[in-house]
Amino acid sequence: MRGAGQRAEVNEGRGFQIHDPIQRLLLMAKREIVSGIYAQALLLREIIMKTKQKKLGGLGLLALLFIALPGMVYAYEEIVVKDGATIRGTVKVEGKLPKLPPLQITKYKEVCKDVPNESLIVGPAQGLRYAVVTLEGVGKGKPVEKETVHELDNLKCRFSPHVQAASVGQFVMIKNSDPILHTAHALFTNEQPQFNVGLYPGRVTRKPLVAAGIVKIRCEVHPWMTAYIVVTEHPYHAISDLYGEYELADVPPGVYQLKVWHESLGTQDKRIEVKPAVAQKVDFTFTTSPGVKK
Ligand SMILES: [Cu+2]
Repeated sequence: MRGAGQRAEVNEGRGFQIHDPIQRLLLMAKREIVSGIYAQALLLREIIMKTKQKKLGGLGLLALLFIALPGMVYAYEEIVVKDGATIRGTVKVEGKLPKLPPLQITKYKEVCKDVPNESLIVGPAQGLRYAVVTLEGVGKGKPVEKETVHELDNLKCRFSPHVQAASVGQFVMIKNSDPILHTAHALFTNEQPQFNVGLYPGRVTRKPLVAAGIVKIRCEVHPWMTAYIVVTEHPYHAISDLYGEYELADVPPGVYQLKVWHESLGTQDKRIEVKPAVAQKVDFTFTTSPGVKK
């Protein structure tokens, strides 16, 4: 399906009158979303084709564009939060910790040495680092900070940071600080593509985060390089630190599922009730499988 789509895009590109501003806008919009909302891009392509045949005017084109992009208009409503509450707590691990295998460094060993395995980092007092806590079922709340740009660096043959969280509508700025070629190939966990860029040394590029989900990023040159960006429609997400601590602020009163996700340990949910301006502590504990050798 992906291959067919790519051919279609090439054919369309040849067929376009690119000097036409409306069509150029449509093509740009389509390119922007093609990696993230693939099905919608295909729908948009169909609409463009039909519109070309029927020779609709510019307004018709724009109306169709908005009809074709329901994923860009998400349900989260931004409000001024009154009596918001803080939720904080810890994410911990109990049980024996598996010994992580060293990453298999197969290339460029002079640059790629001592690359840490960050798939399970447990700090003091069994705190779990890089767990992502999200507030599920929040339909309205504080605004997303649209101007925030998240950074993803390629540094010493690892992605940095290894895990981060962001909101739909924000951008990720991808950098390469290494003297060698890397790529950043981002897929949602259901394999839906998000973006795929080649990064020569020194290159900086910016990509929009257009849909919610867990995005896994791989480097196609160095198979050991991975990173995650957890994207939510709202701003209520937090990454646990080395002590396993996290905090969500300005949560509107209501009933929610508080969810924690970790790349190696999976997910947990807790139902919480947030009362006006009443802070609460919610802790999570992951148990590693018994019998795992240390
Ligand atoms: Cu790489």
